[in-house]
Amino acid sequence: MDKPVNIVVGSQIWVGDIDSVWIDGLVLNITGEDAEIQTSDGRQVVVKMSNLYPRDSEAPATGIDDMTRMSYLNEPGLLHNLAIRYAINEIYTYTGNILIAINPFQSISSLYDAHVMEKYRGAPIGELKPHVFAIADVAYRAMINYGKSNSILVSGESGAGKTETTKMLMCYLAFLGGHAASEGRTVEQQVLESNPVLEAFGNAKTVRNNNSSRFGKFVEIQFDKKGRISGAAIRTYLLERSRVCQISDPERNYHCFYLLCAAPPQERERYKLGNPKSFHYLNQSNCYELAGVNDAHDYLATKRAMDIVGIGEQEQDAIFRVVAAILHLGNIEFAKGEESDSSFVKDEESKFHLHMTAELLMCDPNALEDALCKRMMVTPEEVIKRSLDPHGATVSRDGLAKTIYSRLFDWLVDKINVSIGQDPCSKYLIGVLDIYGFESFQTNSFEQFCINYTNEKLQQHFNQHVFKMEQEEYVKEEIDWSYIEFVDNQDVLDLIEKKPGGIIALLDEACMFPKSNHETFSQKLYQTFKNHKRFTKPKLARSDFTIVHYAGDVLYQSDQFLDKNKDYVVSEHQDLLSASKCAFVGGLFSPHPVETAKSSKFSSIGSRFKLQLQQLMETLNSTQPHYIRCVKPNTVLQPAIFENATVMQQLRSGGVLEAIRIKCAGYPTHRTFSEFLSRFRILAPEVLEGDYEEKVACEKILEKMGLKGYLIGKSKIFLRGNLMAELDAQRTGIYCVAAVVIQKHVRARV
Ligand code: AOV
Ligand code: MG
Repeated sequence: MDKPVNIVVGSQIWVGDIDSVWIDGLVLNITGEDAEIQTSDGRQVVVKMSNLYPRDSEAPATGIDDMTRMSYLNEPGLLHNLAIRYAINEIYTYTGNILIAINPFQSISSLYDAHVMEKYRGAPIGELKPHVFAIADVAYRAMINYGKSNSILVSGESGAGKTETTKMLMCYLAFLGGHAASEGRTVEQQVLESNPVLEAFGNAKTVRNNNSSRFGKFVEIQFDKKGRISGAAIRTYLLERSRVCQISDPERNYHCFYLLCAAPPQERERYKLGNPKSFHYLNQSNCYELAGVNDAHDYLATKRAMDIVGIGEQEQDAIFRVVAAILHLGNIEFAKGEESDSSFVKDEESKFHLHMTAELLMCDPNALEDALCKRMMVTPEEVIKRSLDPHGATVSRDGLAKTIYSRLFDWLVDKINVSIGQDPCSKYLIGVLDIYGFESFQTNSFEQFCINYTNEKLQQHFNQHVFKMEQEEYVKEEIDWSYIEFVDNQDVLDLIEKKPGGIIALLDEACMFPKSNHETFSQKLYQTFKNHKRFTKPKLARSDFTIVHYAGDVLYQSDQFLDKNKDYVVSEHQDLLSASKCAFVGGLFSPHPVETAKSSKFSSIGSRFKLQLQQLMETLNSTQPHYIRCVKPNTVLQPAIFENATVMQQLRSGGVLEAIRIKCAGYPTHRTFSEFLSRFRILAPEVLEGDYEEKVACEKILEKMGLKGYLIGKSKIFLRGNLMAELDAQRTGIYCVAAVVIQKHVRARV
């Protein structure tokens, strides 16, 4: 980024910084390290030169729609540009090929209507205002013209607008690749309607977003030779399972539970559901309703969407029966039995819920009670039935609820995929990735670890891409690019995923050792990564550890890592439900060929996730990527509030600053010859009189100024980091001299 050099008396500057708040001003005087500033709010202040950043006084008041075209790529300049654009509802801004989308937190309907879609169809990028449609259009044209698959990667923190952006991308692609006069369910309709279905089961209200996706999603839209949508595949990643049984105020469980409680009376009666407040899995939080959302209406809308994606009436009934069963299951409580460490279903009410659960899942209530309260222990000699204490039975109950729910979710995804259908003849596709952004909370567990690992992977992909694009621009201009370098994050990736010896591998090892616990696991990490520069053990920590991620340090609490990494279905639960009289429920628990060998064998969620990510990266690597960075402008989720520090932190963790840094490592300012001349002709008026070619005129100006650090391409000048500021300083100098001369002249006349 531009350093505060080349600032002279008369320079326009930014001065700051308290919490990323900057104010613009003019340098009145410079004494050694100090500068006297006239600020735009009418104050005169003396500040250290090192707190100043050059400001482009010629930047348009409505902002610049591609930030790489800004004369100075510094923090206050970038923030100011985004803020003034946001204030006039220009929520989209490019940084080269990356689209930054700032969540408006209000509907700007004129931004997405059919008329706008029509306008963007086929328009070259840059011709119209930055827009999510423009990115989708570029991806589509690139696919048609070069016969290559493309992908659009949407990222950003929770509530930044990824899912909304993804939906708009999909709408626009459906608009471009839709089948004109269509009857029945078209592929694109099914693709679009898969959203409300997946949202009902995979989204929930969190403190950061009322409709937060609790899973990652990659949608591959396949196209035929004529560029029409011919199939689609949806891949999902890591659904948050813990939410099914555990929520904290003021969050909610998955939407589908509340929708079902608001179903028409007949259906509620069938599932013996009533007020959501009566269910333990929902009443741990006091939030039941969402502002602006009508659950009864959404229940019907979800069923309609299910119709479209090909989930029939009977299957819908089975799905909601399972959802209701989970609610009843959560209300079964246990009391201490007569034998030590045993338990039984506590009272009449719990028995009612046990019977309801069994009825809905179509299994035997006694077998259900046994599966919850007892465990088989297989020893070489015999099989022993061991009782669980009430706490153990509760853990068993919650484990069952989580397993059923995650199987249900996976079933939905599979069903949608089968129903939409894949096009085996499709030559190319556009992939749209809506995945969780970097997370760093007060407490960070295994979920954050996986999420941040994903972001490291995508960051590497992003950096390589930005680097390549920059390189291509140099090649196009036929100039050498060997001086651009960038910092790779391979070392963090090695720390996490290397086999053997990375954190995931060590975690798997710990999970397989019966005597391991989170403390022994952490000790192993401390020993192994004692000297790793991306890993630190906080002072006094017994089991916490810190990873130095590209987006910042994150302190992880390892106490639940082992449990959360283990994915196995207790064999009692498996046996119970695979014997269900309901084919749907039985199907969710049909024995997996690998599982049958050893039913409770540990399978690692971390390793499976690593594999999924590898496959995702392979897919992405075979595509031409496009990036959209969603930004949340404030933490209160309100329109028209732009918090500098909040935005800055996201630009940093979204890699936007890194992209700019890569740019700055080379020759960040690119100007066409005529742009350069119009700005700097004043430095050498005689050159302009010489009637030279534009390219030669530019060269002569640069030679005259005696500057180093520029390259001349075929149509553009490439300038090193601070060169623009240096040229501007010279220009300011000329203007100042001219002003003094005029002042003297005026005074003489007076
Ligand atoms: P996310 O996907 O990034 O969060 P969403 O796409 O769900 O965020 O957006 C959060 C909310 O912001 C939406 O429910 C809308 O109210 C609003 N919003 C976002 N984009 C727009 C837009 N372009 N126009 C109008 N309103 C918008 V998460 O899934 O939590 O990571 O996990
Ligand atoms: Mg989302």
